[in-house]
Amino acid sequence: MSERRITPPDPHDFLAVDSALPAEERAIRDTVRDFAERELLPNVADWFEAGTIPDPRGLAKAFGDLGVFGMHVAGYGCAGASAVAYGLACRELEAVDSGLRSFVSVQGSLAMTAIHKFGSEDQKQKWLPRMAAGEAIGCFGLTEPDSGSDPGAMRTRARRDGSDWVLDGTKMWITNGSVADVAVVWAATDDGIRGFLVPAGTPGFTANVIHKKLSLRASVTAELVFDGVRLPADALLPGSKGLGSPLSCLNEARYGIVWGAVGAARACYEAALEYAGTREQFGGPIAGFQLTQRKLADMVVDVNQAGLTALQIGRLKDAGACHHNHVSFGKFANVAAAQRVARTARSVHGANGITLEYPVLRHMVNLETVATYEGTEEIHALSIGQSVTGISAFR
Ligand code: TGC
Ligand code: FAD
Repeated sequence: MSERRITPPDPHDFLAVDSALPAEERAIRDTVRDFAERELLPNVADWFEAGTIPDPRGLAKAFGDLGVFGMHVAGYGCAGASAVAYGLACRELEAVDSGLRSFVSVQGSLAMTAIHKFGSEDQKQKWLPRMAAGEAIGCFGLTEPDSGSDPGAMRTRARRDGSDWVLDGTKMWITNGSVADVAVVWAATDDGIRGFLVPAGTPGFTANVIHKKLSLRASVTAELVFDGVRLPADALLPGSKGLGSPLSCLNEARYGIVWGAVGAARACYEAALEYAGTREQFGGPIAGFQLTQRKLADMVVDVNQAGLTALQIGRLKDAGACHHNHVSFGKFANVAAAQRVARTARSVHGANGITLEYPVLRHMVNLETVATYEGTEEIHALSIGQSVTGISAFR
């Protein structure tokens, strides 16, 4: 009796994680990957070098047409796709650049999720279909100059004045802040932390672009200043109440990062694998040296383990069983894995690795931001620590 021949691992999907995906999820992956490789990849190094996205409105429209804004939201012109499908989209976008996945995360997972979860029916009808289509851009203002990891210490304040609200304060490091049509702004009130919708152009509201970033350069980051901004009563997101409201939006964006980090890691590993096979030193390809093979082994293990982590968290999410500590686990583990892979891939590229001709250093420095925003590595370590011990060590 002849033995069945088992196919050897595919270097591009070593544990055959993707081949196990259902056809519908693979189709979404392929659509986003084709778009990303055709429309984004040829331009991203120039955008990164220029330190901006030259046409954010055009990019928003293209993402809207692709259907990735609010992709996992049901109704209001959104695709209502599975959590895994949304994760795959984030993975394929971040394989090009973390800043481009951020654009989608902030719009869909933060601004649109806040409106969807906590907005009135009028607010949802007014903003969500236009945001899903990429005709309106949103941003999400939680962080302040003096409160990042500890958003409960925010100083931005909204006080009642008749039926109006008056908003004062500063938000810092806000992705898409200066190109947004509407800012979701979190402020302390006499009734705890609440969310507000502040349209661009409201008197007293200014957005100042942050320059001189060395990371996430293909992304717009801004400071938002609110100086006696008068808002009508219906600017309040009526369902928002307490710090748990913005944190529940963060879970959605952090989930996208769990997958996105796999994309950045995969892109670095694949660049290193290709480079190692063609670059020759000492009379042969550097891929033939034991030390390079060790690097490739470390990278392929990290990429595949991170992929499995993302898929399992995605399946939990689709089953309605994903706790926010699962998401902390994924963000903590996968971003650290991606950082290791990016650093190793850069070393495989030698001097070429420090240029924008290759993606590795761009991913490596982007991942410094990814490890910082949406809860730093330390904050997620503390969340996991609290989860397994029952003891909070945040304070
Ligand atoms: P704590 O007392 O623990 O919690 C306050 C209330 O919130 C609940 N909660 C959560 N709810 C939903 N999801 C979560 N992940 C939650 N974490 C906590 C908690 O149960 C409690 O509810 P209740 O009913 O008892 O009041 O709050 P704390 O002040 O001790 O802070 C906890 C901590 C440190 C985990 C939290 O503040 C935190 O996550 N800090 C990190 C801040 C952060 O991630 N900022 C991100 C800003 S947005 C951004 O970076 C966008 S980047 C662009 C992109 O995504 O691409
Ligand atoms: P800090 O909180 O001051 O932390 C500094 C250091 O202290 C970190 O290493 C941290 O882990 C550590 N630390 C803090 N507390 C503890 C503790 N209890 N135990 C141990 N260590 C601790 N925010 C938004 O609201 N919206 C956005 O769209 C947005 N986009 C961003 C885009 C970019 C490019 C960047 C860089 C940031 C963005 N952020 C955004 C802000 C981001 O969420 C914050 O930078 C992040 O939450 C960390 O806050 P911080 O920078 O103030 O650092």
